[in-house]
Amino acid sequence: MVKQWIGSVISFLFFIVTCLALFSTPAAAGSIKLNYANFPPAPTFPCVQMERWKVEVEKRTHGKVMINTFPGGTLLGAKGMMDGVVAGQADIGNICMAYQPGRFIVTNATSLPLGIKDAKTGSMALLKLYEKYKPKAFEDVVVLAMFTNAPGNVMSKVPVKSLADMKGLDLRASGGAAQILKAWGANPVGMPMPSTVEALQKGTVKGLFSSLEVMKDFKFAENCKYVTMTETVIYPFSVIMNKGKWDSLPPDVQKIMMDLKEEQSLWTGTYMDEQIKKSIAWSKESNNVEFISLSAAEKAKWDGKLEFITDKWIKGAREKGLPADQIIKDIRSYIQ
Ligand code: DTR
Repeated sequence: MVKQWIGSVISFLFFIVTCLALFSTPAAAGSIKLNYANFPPAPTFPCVQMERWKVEVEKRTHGKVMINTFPGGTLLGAKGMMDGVVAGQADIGNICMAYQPGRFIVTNATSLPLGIKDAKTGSMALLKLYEKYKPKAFEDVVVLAMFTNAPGNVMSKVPVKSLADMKGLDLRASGGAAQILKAWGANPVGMPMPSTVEALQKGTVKGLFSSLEVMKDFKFAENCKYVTMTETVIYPFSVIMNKGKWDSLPPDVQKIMMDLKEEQSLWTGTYMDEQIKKSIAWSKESNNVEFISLSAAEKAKWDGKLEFITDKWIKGAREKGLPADQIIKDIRSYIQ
């Protein structure tokens, strides 16, 4: 009797185990494929962080998710990135918000001259700002990471030592950075970073205003033999996913990606700050680039020219019904 009872229990357990094996088999390796578009060339920091994210997601999902990466604008370019991801031309994309200043008003506030000292600080402040305000501009996508580059400096073919040297100088910049160049008297020429290579070679611009890792990553040090250290203004970036695609992902995959959001943002800021140091050393050693520091008096003049920019942003954002003063207050407190 007892033997019979044990036999039935064993058969029942066997039945349960078989059912579990049959019906809850994890998705086959590589069963979810995602396309990830990026606009600059593969060696640049937005693409390096993309490859790192790919590796982490594939590892943490045990290969259930496979990411195909498309650097260099091969799937979507800089300006079409946001709409392309919303439309599903790519599942994931990396946007530089400064390329569409009117579209990302809240997050582009990080591009104001507020004194963000490095990419790690900028990246964390940007992510916090996004999490607090969840701006409307992102309502059609899911945010997977947010990061910034390091503060911008002037890289030029001619030495820039004073505001007088800036007068009328054609320098490439986008978004908030363009306004800053204008305030310093330069002539800002707007274009995404990848187009700058040709513009510098052709002489359409005499330099650019951005973070210094590009001296090495884009080999700008070969054309720009001077760097003026202004340490002003960062550009905000975001990695976004198509909403429908996101909704189709199993909850365990969504959790892995959400758990990675802050880590990836921090990783990218930290990586960028390291690249800056390497790029400065490389520019000096391999290309004899001269790094120009502004005297305290000269720097005060440059900073003084920028004071109106934040006030102007506050006024415009208020008119759009945004809590502009609080946004600026928040950024200032995040970057302390
Ligand atoms: N500074 C922005 C963003 C930027 C900085 N480094 C890179 C590298 C690749 C693409 C964009 C950027 C800009 O000047 O466009």
